Amino acid sequence: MQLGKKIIEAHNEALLAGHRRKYDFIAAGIPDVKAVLKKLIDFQVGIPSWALGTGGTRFGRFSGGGEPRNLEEKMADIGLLHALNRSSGAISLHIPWDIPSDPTAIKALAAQYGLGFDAMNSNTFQDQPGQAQSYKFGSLQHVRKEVRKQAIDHNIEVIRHGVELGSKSLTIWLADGSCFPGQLNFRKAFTNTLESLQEIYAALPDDWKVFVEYKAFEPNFYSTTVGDWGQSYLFASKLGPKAYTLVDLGHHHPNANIEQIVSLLLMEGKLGGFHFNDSKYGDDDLTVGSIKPYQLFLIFNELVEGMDARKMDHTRDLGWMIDASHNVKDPLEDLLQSVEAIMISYAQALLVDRKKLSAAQEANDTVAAQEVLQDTFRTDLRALVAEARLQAGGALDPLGLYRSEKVREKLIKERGAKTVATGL
Ligand code: PSV
Ligand code: MN
Repeated sequence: MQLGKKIIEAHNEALLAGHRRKYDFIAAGIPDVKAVLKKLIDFQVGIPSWALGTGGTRFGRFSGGGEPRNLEEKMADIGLLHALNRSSGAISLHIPWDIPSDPTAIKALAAQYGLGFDAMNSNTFQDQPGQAQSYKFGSLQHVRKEVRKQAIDHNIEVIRHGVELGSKSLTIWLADGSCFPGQLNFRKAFTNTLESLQEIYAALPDDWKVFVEYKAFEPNFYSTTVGDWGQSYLFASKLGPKAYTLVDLGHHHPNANIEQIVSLLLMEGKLGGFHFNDSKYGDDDLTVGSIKPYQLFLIFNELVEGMDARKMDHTRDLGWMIDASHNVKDPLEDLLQSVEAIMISYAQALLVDRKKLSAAQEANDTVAAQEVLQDTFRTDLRALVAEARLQAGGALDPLGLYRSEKVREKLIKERGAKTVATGL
């Protein structure tokens, strides 16, 4: 199902007067509000093809119904999100969960929904039916050459699928590591991984990037071969200028200073992309901004400052994606909440008084520096984000409209109550 323009317009009409009151109040205090709105309108967040179904844990999965049964239906779901918020204009595919059987038709469908193709993701963390070699003891790091070769070939195949669709990047997340002391020779695991990555790198088209995603733990619990930003940075530096580090917010030890990590990676020109989610304990994959919204803002603050320092384009020069799982919520509602949280944090970061902050830093005025950041963080910018959405043709209240239009009920009618989407 799709939401027509007329439905969105009628919804906006009913909310317009209330919105105007709030927006005019906030806009009056923003010096160049037009420029800020343009940045908000341009900013797009990639939606992963594996986040449109209900996620689960190893203890169970409780389907919500109406889940997309194939890639076409996943794209229809993202098309719905994008129609509602105009900020979800890209899809990120995980192979082999979502192999496009007819790339030309899939491209045409994407164009119909106004979607682009974000990074392609390879999967060497699961064995697929009929696969010759097992990844039980790793993939690109494996002690046996045949296993490494199979994993390298898979990544090259993923690049090929991406080229057909018009994607420009490959994200490699490896589950490789070890569960017990002594299981691995760390240096050999690193060297094998590097050599494997070098073969994949050699297959990248000229205008492509490869993102090396790190994760501190899970599924391996003693060591992870790309375990932190230092290891990822080492791989990316040794690989060359098309290789970057990818930061997934849930992939750190508790209380890691992620804002400092992104600042330094940006300084070195080695930050490639982001996976947004939120967490309280580990890689919880919770709704963005649901647990630590201040941390999200602090990260965006460094991103905006660092990108501006390098004269980077906020929208195009980094890959922005949600990587979350929805165990108890409707996945589409969760994604709407996540995109909203990202847009609010981005808007707040755009409004930080940089001159004041820099002056406070130069004067060692800790109190003033904190005031600058918290003043922005505590300003309610929801009406500003809503105005950007309105100007882009989206809904003033995407979640409200999703519910009043009974989208999930309609999807269940269309697809059935017991459908299961591919993914984790
Ligand atoms: C791993 O936890 C991860 O964050 C990687 O990005 C995967 O590709 C993704 O989740 C989906 O499993
Ligand atoms: Mn991730």
